[in-house]
Amino acid sequence: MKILILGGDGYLGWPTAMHFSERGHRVCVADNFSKRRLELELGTEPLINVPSLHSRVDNWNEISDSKISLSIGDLLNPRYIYKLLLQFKPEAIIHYAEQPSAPYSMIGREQAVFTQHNNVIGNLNLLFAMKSVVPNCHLIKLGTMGEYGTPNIDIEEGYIEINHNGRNDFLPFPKKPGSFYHLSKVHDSHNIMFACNIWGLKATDLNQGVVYGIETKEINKSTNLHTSFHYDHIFGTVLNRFCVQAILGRPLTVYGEGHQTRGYLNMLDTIQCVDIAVKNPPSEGEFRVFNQFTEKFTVNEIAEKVKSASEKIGIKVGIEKLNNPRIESEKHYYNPKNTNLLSLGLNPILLNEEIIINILEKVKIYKENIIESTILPNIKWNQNKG
Ligand code: USQ
Repeated sequence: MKILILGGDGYLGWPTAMHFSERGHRVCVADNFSKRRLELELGTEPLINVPSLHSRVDNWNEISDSKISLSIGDLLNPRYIYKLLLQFKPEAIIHYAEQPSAPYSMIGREQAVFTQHNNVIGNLNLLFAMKSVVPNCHLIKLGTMGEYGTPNIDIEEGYIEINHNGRNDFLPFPKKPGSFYHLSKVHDSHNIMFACNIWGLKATDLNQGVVYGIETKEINKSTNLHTSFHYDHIFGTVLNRFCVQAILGRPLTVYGEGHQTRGYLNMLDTIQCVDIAVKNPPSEGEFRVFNQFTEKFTVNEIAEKVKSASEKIGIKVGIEKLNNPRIESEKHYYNPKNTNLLSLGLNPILLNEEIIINILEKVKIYKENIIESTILPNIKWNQNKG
């Protein structure tokens, strides 16, 4: 198939591109490097220096029979995306090209506006271009479990049947997101659902949980194919952050009481889920939602797991409860469904000690690169800049 990966320079975009290329698909990666610009502005760096996308693509194309092509441009430029779709004519588009950080979106007005403008308008430009150029193409959009928040009822996959005053309807599941970033994904979901409804586009919204992991089989094929593993308080996700903190011998930073529960998944399972979505497209006009996570943990449980795995390799770490910089429920009901992907054949890789030790060992190799000053959180949900 011809598969276009938007956001191909990112943590998930790059490994996804190699995965599909390895399996003989024609892959094109597109990116505008906005994440790299944000990193420069904020003074954060991935743990392992990530070579340019050009050189990773060249390196991959040298060792692989199937070639990846590269396109540089911004979804905010409608001409760019129309032209790209006309040239490449994708059958599936995997859309990761969004500002991915909740803390970033909560720094202040400028960052909140950037996040929502970049994410929502970029996605809207893509929808219009798809309608004109490739109306039969399958859009696979990375959404987030954070769109739902933590309601006091079971979370369904995208829709809920409601009986109200004696009448029934099957409606989008209510959303209670916890940051301007998570809100941007809610707005995207609504726009995509509407586009499917009026234009007959087909789309899968992957409401993904918190991802962890550092390598894939393809990353390990050469020395400069790695992905951008973040551990800082802006772009790093919690398990990856805890592994870096452990290697530094610093206490693991649990925010608040640590009973916050989230859905988690291995980076390898993100790729497996996207692969399943590509192989099983929805029908014309269908807006399908999959809750993409494999396990639920509290932050305390994640901290305990990283602590005990660290001890197995001789690293003693403590756990420190920090005042929570975010406004989020710290003790709540959490029962999201995730049966859609499982019923299509997802075979989850569940978190175990070996996986954590593997991340710890890899992080240890690059210990010298860690910028300690970027670890402790300093973005507070209720003290945004004007
Ligand atoms: N947390 C800590 N200590 C830390 C970092 C985080 O206790 O040092 C807590 C947070 O307060 C939160 C939980 O861990 O309750 C998860 O935080 P996170 O930073 O790992 O993840 P989050 O900000 O929710 O965002 C990440 C991705 C985002 C994706 C989302 C999925 O960056 O792109 O959408 O995970 S979800 O969380 O399901 O919304």
